[in-house]
Amino acid sequence: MTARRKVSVPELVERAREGDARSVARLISLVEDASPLLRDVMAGLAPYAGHAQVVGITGSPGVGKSTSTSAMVTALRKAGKRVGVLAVDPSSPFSGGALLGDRVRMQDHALDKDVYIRSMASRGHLGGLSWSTPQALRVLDAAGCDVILVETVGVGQSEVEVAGLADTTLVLLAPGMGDGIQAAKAGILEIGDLYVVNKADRDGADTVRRDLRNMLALADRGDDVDAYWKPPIVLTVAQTGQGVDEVVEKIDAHRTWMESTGELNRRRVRRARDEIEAIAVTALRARWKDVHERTELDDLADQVVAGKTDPYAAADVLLAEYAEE
Ligand SMILES: Nc1nc2c(ncn2[C@@H]2O[C@H](COP(=O)(O)OP(=O)(O)OP(=O)(O)O)[C@@H](O)[C@H]2O)c(=O)[nH]1
Ligand SMILES: [Mg+2]
Repeated sequence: MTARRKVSVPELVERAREGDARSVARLISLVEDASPLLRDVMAGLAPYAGHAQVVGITGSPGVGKSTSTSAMVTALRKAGKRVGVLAVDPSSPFSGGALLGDRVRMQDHALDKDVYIRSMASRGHLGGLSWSTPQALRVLDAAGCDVILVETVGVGQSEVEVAGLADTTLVLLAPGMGDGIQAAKAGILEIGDLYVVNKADRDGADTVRRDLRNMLALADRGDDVDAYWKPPIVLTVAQTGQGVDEVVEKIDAHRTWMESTGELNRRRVRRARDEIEAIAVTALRARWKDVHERTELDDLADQVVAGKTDPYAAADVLLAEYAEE
């Protein structure tokens, strides 16, 4: 016997739209678990997509991503924005331990009903984070977030992957981390819409800014300043919040620019393509696995070895079953 009444998907969606934090959390759990209900959830959320600005935050381990995220939440709230924070861990199947420290840091915002904070892991299902992150973002978007900050945790994260799911990509650097060299190596010069040199209370922040400015100038494409976005560089001390208001202003300016040039829509269409593809390929793989398990592959292999059939003809047998599914 369970005391909790079963809530229908439309009801959950409706409540999430009204800003009910528990419903938002339950919807994201459905995403995380790759629930069979997801199809209905996504259909229910579809009409409410496109309001939130998704901001991806990337940078080397220890550069201050989590501290900055928390400081940005404070600044965004001050600007009257409703904020979502999604911490994703591509390297771990568990959404627990690794994020504990960050949770403590986020406690400043725990009681604010206009802030949703959620960590998410891939739980090892097919497609992984590339598949689940956009769906979690849809939930937060429908819940009325104006800005969603996506922070990746764990080493070996792919900067480019973060850029692929965001409207605006923020690259964090800090002095004393060999970031000058790393910057060029990881190709972050192509992905950043906004560069933040954090730990500006330490020596060397100006040097990092200068190096970065020189490198970005090399990538500069001319003087038609309206036609492209010149990524700004902002110095911050995330621990004290110094410079963070300016970061928030630049994020807003980037959205305005993207809207006026059509870039926002171009980025979103590109993302939707990836998402559709990821879902389709996941479905194909699952079907393939079914066929593969049912078909007498070993039999076919025996026949090929015995010279009774050839590998092409054997593959046709498999594909025929696949097509019948
Ligand atoms: N001096 C100084 N220290 C900072 C600043 N911002 C963050 N830190 C410290 O740097 C350390 C790492 O900060 P985090 O915010 O955890 O960095 P992170 O990028 O999220 O780290 P990972 O999640 O492990 O990749 C912590 O000890 C912070 O207190 C800053 O502006 N100045
Ligand atoms: Mg962190």
